[in-house]
Amino acid sequence: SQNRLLIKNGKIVNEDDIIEEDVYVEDGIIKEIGRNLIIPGGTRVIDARGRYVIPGGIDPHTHFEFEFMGTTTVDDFYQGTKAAIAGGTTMIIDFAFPKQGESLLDAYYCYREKADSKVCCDYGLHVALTSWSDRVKEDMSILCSQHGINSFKTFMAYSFMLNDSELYSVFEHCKNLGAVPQVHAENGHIISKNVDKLLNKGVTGPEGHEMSRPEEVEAEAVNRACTIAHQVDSPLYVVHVMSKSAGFAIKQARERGVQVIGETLVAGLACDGSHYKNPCYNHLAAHVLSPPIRPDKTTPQFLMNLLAQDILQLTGSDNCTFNKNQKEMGAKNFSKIPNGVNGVEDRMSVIWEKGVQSGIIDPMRFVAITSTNAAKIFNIFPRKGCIAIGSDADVVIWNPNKTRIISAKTHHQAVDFNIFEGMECHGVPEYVIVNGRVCVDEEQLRAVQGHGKFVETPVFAPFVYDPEKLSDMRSAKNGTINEIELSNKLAKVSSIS
Ligand code: DUC
Ligand code: ZN
Ligand code: ZN
Ligand code: ZN
Repeated sequence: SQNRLLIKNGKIVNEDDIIEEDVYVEDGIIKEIGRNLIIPGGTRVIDARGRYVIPGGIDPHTHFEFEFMGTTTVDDFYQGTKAAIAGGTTMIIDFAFPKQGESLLDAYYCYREKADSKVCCDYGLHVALTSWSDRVKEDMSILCSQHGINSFKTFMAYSFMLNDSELYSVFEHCKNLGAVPQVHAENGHIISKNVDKLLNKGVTGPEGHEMSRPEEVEAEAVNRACTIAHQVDSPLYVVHVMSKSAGFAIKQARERGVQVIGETLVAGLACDGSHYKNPCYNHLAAHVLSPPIRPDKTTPQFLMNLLAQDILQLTGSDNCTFNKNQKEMGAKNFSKIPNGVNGVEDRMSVIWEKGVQSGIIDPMRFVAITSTNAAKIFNIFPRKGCIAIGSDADVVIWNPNKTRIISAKTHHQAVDFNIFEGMECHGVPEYVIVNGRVCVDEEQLRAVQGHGKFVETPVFAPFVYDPEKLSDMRSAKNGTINEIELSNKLAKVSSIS
């Protein structure tokens, strides 16, 4: 039957254990886990011998159908979520982004309308704050109490950046709401000075992008955001940590008791800056995102080590894709190159290759940084982010012995370039089960437009633990990250090797 599935003989990987048991799925929910399960006739059986059975990936950072820098990203909610599924990701969290003068609520409705009928997998939303006012404050409260939003992204760069006083107020309001403030940490004032100086000197090519936003400009903003959060005793989520210096700023902040969560990107974990040697404009422009990929061979492994040590907790793609013709908007001026790269499809394989295959993390930590921690931080654990009885059947059967070579010629994204082109990865999702439906079947993609739903992310994440909320989930797992768990983790943080 379509709605019943038995996954036999695999190794089930959760963030805290690996067990060899079978998983029985009915009507989109994991119903039983064990050996010699008694199941109804007509149930489809998938043999997962020699494979890992892992929670579907959660990409906490995508920008589908995003109007940005004068153009719109080419991956929409259909193609973006389809590509996500092809790579083993079964939920994405995108950003509702108000246009100039638009209210947060209208931005939220706009994104629901764009996404609801198109998504092939479940999705959630963060809401971006591009200004600060009493109206914004009021809308944040309404979004939290009525619309399942529990995270708000602020910017310290771009024309819509907030100043320190505004960040202080936002973080304080988030704390009162039980929401997670997120921050894009780069010093926008220094960047615009640098951009002017470079352009005046005649540096107009894409190499100017990284030169205008060097890593200490990222690290300064990370440190400042952490300080502001600490002053109002709020948790803080730093998106896209892209440099050693910024990672080090997170480490130091955690050591002094700041409740900071760090996300890094698959682009930062895989790209070592060797593309900067390429003389081709299109090649360079295709790699432009902010914060930039560092021209440093050791940064990717450094960031992976931070993930291994729990100084960083999760990985996103920041998928924000523009085609060659759009990237050409910056041909005469690097500051006009639309910022963003691919990654939603390849995140799982690339992190497996750079993390597990290379021996830096084990499969349990892989699950934590690609799925479980996102579910916990955004308060949808254990519905998402684990293989447990009662959880949504978002399951990937992962073959660690197969390899594939990444290429724009074979990827499922709409974009015409792939920053991981030519990379060979171990780790292939042979089956991807999305809410109980087999959407990758023996490596064949069968994603269904509209199969996904909007998932509310309730407030009081991540630092308030409510065991009541979990009692009907029949799960032996822990709840959301609580203060005791966090302080234990902080105590475990050791020096960076
Ligand atoms: N950085 C990007 O590269 N794209 C989208 C927005 C951002 O902060
Ligand atoms: Zn950003
Ligand atoms: Zn090229
Ligand atoms: Zn982003």
